Amino acid sequence: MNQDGLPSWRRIVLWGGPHAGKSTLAAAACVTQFVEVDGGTWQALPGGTDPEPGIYAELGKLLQEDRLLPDPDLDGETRVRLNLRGTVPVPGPRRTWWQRRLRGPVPPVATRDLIARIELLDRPGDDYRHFVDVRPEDDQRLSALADADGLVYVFDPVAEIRRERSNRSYQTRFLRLLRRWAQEENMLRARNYLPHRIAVCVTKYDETEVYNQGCVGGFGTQGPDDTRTPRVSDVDAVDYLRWICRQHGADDVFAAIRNSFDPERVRYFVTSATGFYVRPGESFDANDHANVEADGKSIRGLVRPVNVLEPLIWLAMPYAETVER
Ligand SMILES: Nc1nc2c(ncn2[C@@H]2O[C@H](COP(=O)(O)OP(=O)(O)O)[C@@H](O)[C@H]2O)c(=O)[nH]1
Ligand SMILES: [Mg+2]
Repeated sequence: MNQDGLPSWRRIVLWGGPHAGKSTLAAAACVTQFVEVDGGTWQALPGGTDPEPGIYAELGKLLQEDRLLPDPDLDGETRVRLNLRGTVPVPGPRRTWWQRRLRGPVPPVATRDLIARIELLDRPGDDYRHFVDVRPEDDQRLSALADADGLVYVFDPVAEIRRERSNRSYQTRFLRLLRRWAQEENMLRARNYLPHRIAVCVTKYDETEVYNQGCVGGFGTQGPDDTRTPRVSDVDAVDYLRWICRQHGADDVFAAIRNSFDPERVRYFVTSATGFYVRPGESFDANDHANVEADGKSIRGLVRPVNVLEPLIWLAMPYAETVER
């Protein structure tokens, strides 16, 4: 808890190869949206002005109003602070057998308000290349990554489809870096698992080839809202990643995640920062769903992030605190 009575900032590091979709994911987290998680409703609100005044507003506006994706060649580090606020149901007292038998009115569900505060750290994928050959002046920056309260691993299926192999090379580098840090700090867990909690996000789900391949594999159902845009449920997400990796001879990329992190501390999500295109007033059309223009820089319709806040909420949940009403 900070002096201001609010929880302290928790650092969440985005990890993935160049062009994997990290910065777009960070920007999509800043788009106004409400999401449902386990019966609770959540939203992300700007996280104050420190250290980069207005960056939240800029990123959200870029996607939502200007309909532009962040410049993929942007250098340097971006930190985005978000207040995650949720209203979640509180389990009521169990009804006794005679209350159940009387079948009286079901009591209203009590709720409570939660807040967690996160700082998303986004670095260009190429940075991890030189972190592996650590130089003393990098040490502090290195531990800022390794010490993270949560990791988001951005797996790019488009890179596999195009046979770029960047998922593998950047994964190997980063895992080597984390392992060396954990060994030196004596942080390895049982079975040599790394200590981190990690949300594995298979991204660009809206991309035509990615979506079509998912359909071939039998993945995807209609989402909960009235646009009926596709989703892969959290339960199926791990099988989806395993399947994608298998299609492209990248089984080792999947295995490396499985072998490096405690299964209790990993969750899988199928995400899209931009979401699918839906014609105004209509629902999802499988024959016309591309939301990113052919130039790869601009968005065609409304941005409708899929599973962008959900992984962040899952990572932040252990640090969430109740807010007095
Ligand atoms: N279709 C689609 N393309 C995306 C999405 N996110 C990123 N991209 C594409 O991937 C490129 C690189 O994304 P970026 O976030 O800059 O990658 P980073 O290098 O990991 O930060 C973008 O310019 C887009 O063309 C997405 O959700 N859907
Ligand atoms: Mg980037």
